[in-house]
Amino acid sequence: MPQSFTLEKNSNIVILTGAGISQESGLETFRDPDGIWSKVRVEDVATPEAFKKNPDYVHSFYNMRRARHLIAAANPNDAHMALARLETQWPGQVTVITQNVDSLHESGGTQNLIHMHGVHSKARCDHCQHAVPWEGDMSTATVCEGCGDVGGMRPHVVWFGETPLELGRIQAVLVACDLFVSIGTSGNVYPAAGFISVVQQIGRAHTVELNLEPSLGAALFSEGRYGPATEVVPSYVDEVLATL
Ligand code: BV8
Repeated sequence: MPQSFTLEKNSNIVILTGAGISQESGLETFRDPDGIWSKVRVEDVATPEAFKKNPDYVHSFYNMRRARHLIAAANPNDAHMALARLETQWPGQVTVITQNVDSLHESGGTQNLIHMHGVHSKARCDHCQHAVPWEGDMSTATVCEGCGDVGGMRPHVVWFGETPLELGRIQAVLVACDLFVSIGTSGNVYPAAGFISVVQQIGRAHTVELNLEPSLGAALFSEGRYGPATEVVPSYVDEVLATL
């Protein structure tokens, strides 16, 4: 911990995570060289227009990813576990905001969690908004339990051009945080990529980036630690807990 920064025992900690924290659990990231967006186009699978134009193709994309996430769900890594340990042992509030739609933070033990881009483990009807837990495949023939329609069921995820979830709750924790830690995100996608600027403008929090390599927003952080999440995250959590 840099000498210039002291963390009080009741400090509030906010952690933003992206696909990089799940990479060592076997889930692909989006923008690494072999990432998801090197295989399919965002415009074809992750927008409401894509779903309207070719719902079968969008369903096949999410059915494949949901199946992979189900396998990985049993495999939270040391970074997920370290964040759960921090939440358990830190006297102040610890909030994890994740861009990820996998359930690895839950499997790793994190409880105070915001899925701002939705989750693979839920489906929602575009016709009546009825949302249900979901594990298997989905198609245009899937019947909505709420309104009985077919063709409206979709993954409960936030596509590009759609409004992220729980933005009010996110704003409240960003404004009140004393330590903001960004983990495993490239800083490409807004509004998540803008959270560091929100925190910096308020000017009270220490800000840290833990990533494999500097993100687009790296220069905005008070400090950065670079390496695999399963190394840099547990090490940083130990450092924070050692201040107690
Ligand atoms: C919004 C869906 C308005 C589920 C995702 C035109 C029209 C409309 C909007 C826009 C527009 N132009 C721009 C926008 C805004 C747009 C946007 O940001 N576009 C970008 C691309 C320019 N955003 C939106 O549309 C958002 N909505 O703006 O609504 C609004 C705004 C505010 C208030 C009210 C209304 C909605 C965005 C959500 C899109 N949905 N996911 C799914 O299919 O998964 S985004 C998708 O990208 C995932 O959620 C992912 O998590 C997220 C961000 O990517 P990263 O997590 O950062 O992953 P990436 O691969 O990029 O990086 C991985 C990082 O990890 C790298 O740095 C790598 O080095 C590192 N790493 C790799 N391995 C490791 C590691 N680090 C540590 N250890 C390792 N082992």
